[in-house]
Amino acid sequence: MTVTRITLVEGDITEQQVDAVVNAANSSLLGGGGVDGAIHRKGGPQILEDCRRLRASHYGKGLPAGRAVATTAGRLPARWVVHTVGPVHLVEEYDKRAEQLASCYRESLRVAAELGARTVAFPAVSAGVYGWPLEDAARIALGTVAAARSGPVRELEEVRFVLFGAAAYRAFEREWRALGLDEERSQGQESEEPGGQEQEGRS
Ligand code: AR6
Repeated sequence: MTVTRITLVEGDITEQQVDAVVNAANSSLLGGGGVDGAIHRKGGPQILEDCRRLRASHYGKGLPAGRAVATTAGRLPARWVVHTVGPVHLVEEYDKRAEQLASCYRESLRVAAELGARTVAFPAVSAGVYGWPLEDAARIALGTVAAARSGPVRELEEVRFVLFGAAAYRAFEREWRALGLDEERSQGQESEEPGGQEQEGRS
């Protein structure tokens, strides 16, 4: 059985050549700033149209935190956008919200795998406008995806974290190494050099 590779790049998620990109959306699904703004700007009006339709058909009250739904990707290089809603960071409700953040990753992977995606790109959900501290966001993101690989998302080849800026990249890289994901990579069947393009793939 192949292990789903977990890779890191520093860059812009809208430029990724993957089957599915994950959007850090809000409950309205009607767009916003950050990654959400970039995805809608670059992907064009088709994505918003799909989001409106989803709101009308399934999510009259909006998509709750921790859930994920897919739309087309418009003019992005990807085939699908998986919209997930991260929780706002709030110390008083840490446990509940950390679980919602983990759920964003699990649900997004499930939705992407159900669509038949083999490669999925994630941003650091909740680590921008929603205020989640980067180190903790990285721990939850990578820990959840690493654990999910023994579950229903086995068929995924690659889960790529696309980090915006050096600070985000460094936070994820530290955690990635702490979880041994770098070792896994260099022992993998793909025989790419450790320290090769993707690992250091800052753009
Ligand atoms: N590619 C990759 N990562 C990016 C990009 C990009 N093009 N742009 C920003 N980031 P955020 P949230 C990083 O704020 O915290 C929106 O208004 C960013 O530096 O996009 O989940 C939504 O509509 C940060 O590390 O998402 C919601 O209202 C990470 O992506 C709200 O923001 C997430 O930052 C969601 O807030």
